[in-house]
Amino acid sequence: SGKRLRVLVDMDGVLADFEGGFLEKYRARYPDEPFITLDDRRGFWVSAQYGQLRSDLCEKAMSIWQSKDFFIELQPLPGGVEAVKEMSKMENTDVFICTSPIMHYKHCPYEKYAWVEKHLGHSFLEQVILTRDKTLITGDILIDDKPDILGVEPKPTWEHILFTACHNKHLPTSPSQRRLLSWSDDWRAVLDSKRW
Ligand code: UMP
Repeated sequence: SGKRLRVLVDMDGVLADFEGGFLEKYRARYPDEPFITLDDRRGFWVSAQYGQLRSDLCEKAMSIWQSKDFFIELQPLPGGVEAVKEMSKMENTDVFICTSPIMHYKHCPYEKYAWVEKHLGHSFLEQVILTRDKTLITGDILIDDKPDILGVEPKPTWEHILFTACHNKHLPTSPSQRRLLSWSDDWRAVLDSKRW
């Protein structure tokens, strides 16, 4: 009973395999350059870690996700599409995909919509929110792999559930920070814990 539950679900690193897609395309395009295995990834920003490896690799990394077909060709992460479909069919539950497009806008925003249409269906485009500032969006839960989600709103309405990814799995989680280890983890219990 009570009001409807609003769940915000991030896309890159939660529904779509950004890290895996990046590494595959980076190695194909720059076969003679050093790379960082997914096991050695640290920090949310891929470009920053590649820049630390060698300063010119920052731009080479960025060239990968700025390229046509990068975002549309990302593979779904295991169980994510199924989980989002299931939660959107639950009673008193509204699901939105909340994702930040890159500022190199030639392909990314279009391909994010195309990815949702491809994997979740045309009608799910109603649920897409593209924003560079997720603190502005109201919701009960935000499932996102970025450890620090900041913006102009100092007190966002949502509870951030940290979705485990290669870059954040070693981070010590504060007692207040809840995690979802994967889509095999008990996401239904997380949703139920926020219902009235
Ligand atoms: N992104 C970068 N640089 C990086 C890693 C990711 O610009 O080093 C982009 C890819 C996604 C966006 O479009 O940032 C991440 O968005 P969210 O997952 O926070 O929605």
